[in-house]
Formats: sequence, structure tokens, C-alpha cells
Amino acid sequence: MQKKIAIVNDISGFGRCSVTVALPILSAMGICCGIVPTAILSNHTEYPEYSLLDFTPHMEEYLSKWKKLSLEFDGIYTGFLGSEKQIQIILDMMEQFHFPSRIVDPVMGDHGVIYDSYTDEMCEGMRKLVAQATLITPNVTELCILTNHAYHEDIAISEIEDMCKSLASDGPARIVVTGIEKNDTIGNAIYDHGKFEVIYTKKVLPLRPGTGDVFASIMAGSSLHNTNLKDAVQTASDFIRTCLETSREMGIPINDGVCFEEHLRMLTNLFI
Ligand code: PXL
Repeated sequence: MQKKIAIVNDISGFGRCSVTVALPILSAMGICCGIVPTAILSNHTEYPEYSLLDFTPHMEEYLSKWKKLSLEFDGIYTGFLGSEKQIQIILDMMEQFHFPSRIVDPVMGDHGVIYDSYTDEMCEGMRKLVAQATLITPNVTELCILTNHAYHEDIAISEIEDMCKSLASDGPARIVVTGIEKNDTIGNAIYDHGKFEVIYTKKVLPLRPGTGDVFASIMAGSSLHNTNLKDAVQTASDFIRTCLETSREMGIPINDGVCFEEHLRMLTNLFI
């Protein structure tokens, strides 16, 4: 049986992030995708200009039709969210649709800085959403925000493990912490039902927007395919490293993100 996923994310018209990343990657992984847009942007917000249409006022009506059509999904995957109300809508959606897999990428900040759009109420809402998840993919900044831990450079691995334990005691049994920088490598910490380990990959500069979306999308697909978490993390980091190398060789502008299209077949062949 083909698996089905509901992707809740914004549509950034250009710049390879959110839905323009999640949809091709999950399709390549053989998963049937439904989309719940949170906002429509001309392009992502790292470019000097963008337009943004907030979809919050239309989401409940949109989802009521899915409910009337009795649509059913094996999983839900949420990304960039724009308002507290949106978080509440997703919590309600989780109650109504009973998704067996619930992947939450808590997009809230990076490099120790919380995004401007994130209010205290949204942080509180995100803590509730994360508690309902079966797998979350925070970066180190987001892990600190979620656990009320002060962010600092050179966070020790033992601190990351403690934060994972504390977060898991309230909800998600599986946590992958991304972007742990150590010299010329990047680590991903894997917390899986109490077991903790970190795997490192070669860092490929420049870092680019959308990388987190590629990572979380592969995690979401792997979760629906019941792949072992460590294998999934290895696949995602190999894929991203390869795409970053190609993006650099092709001279892709940094804001245009990761040229994953060149390597999608690495994901297509995984489950056949
Ligand atoms: O990749 C995360 C992301 C998602 N959505 C929007 C963004 C970004 C990152 O800049 O701007 C609109």
C-alpha cells in the first residue's frame, strides 16, 4: 500500500524551501502527498524582498473539506508556521485525523537567535505541538528554546543529551538534533527511545537556506517507511552533503538553496 502524508508548510514560490522541497522529496520516496498551505510567499524571506499572504483565515475551511471527504493519512509533517492560531489549528487537525506518524520540524530560529515572527505565545504553542509529535527535528537553537535552556556557543554533547531527555519525557520518543558544528564537521544527535548518539559528516560550505527542509523531509519519508532512525539520518546527511557539493560546483547562488533535483534518484531507489 502506498503511504500518504499531509504536509503543513508555506509555499515559497522561489528559493527551494518548505513545500517546493518537501513535495519533490517525499514524492521521490514513493509517498502520496497532500498539502496544507500556511502562507504563500513570492520567495523565501532570506531574499532582500518578498511578498507574504497569510493563509491562517482559510485553513479551517480547507481542512473541513478534507474531513468531509474522509481523507486519511499515515502521517503529518509540519514546518514553518506563522501564527499561534495556526499551531492551534494543527493541534485540532491532529485530534481529528489521528495521524499515526507525526513529524514536527519546529522551525523557530537558528544560530542562537529566535526568528522575529516568533512570539512567546508561539513558543508555548510549539511546545504543545512538539509534545504531540512522534519525531522532531530541532536544530540546537530550537532545542534550547523548547527546553528553556540558555543557548551558548560550544554547547556540550552532554547538555544536548539532557535537553533531549527532558523533551522526550513530555512527548516525542524520537528526536534528531541537527547542525551540531564541530571543527570541519556537522553532527546530528539521535535520541531514540532513551538511546543517544551523535553522527558527524563533513561540513560543506557555504551553508544554504532550505537545508533543514531537505533534512526534515527525508526524516518524514523515512518515518513513514519505518526506516531505522540512524539509517535515515545517515541517508539524509549523505544526500545533503552530495547536493551541497553539486550546488557549489554549479555556482548556485546561496539564496537559491540546495540543488537537490540533480540527486533525487538517491532517494527514489531506497525503497524498491
Ligand atoms: O527553510 C525555512 C523557511 C521556510 N519558510 C520560509 C522561509 C524559510 C527560511 O528562510 O523564509 C518562508
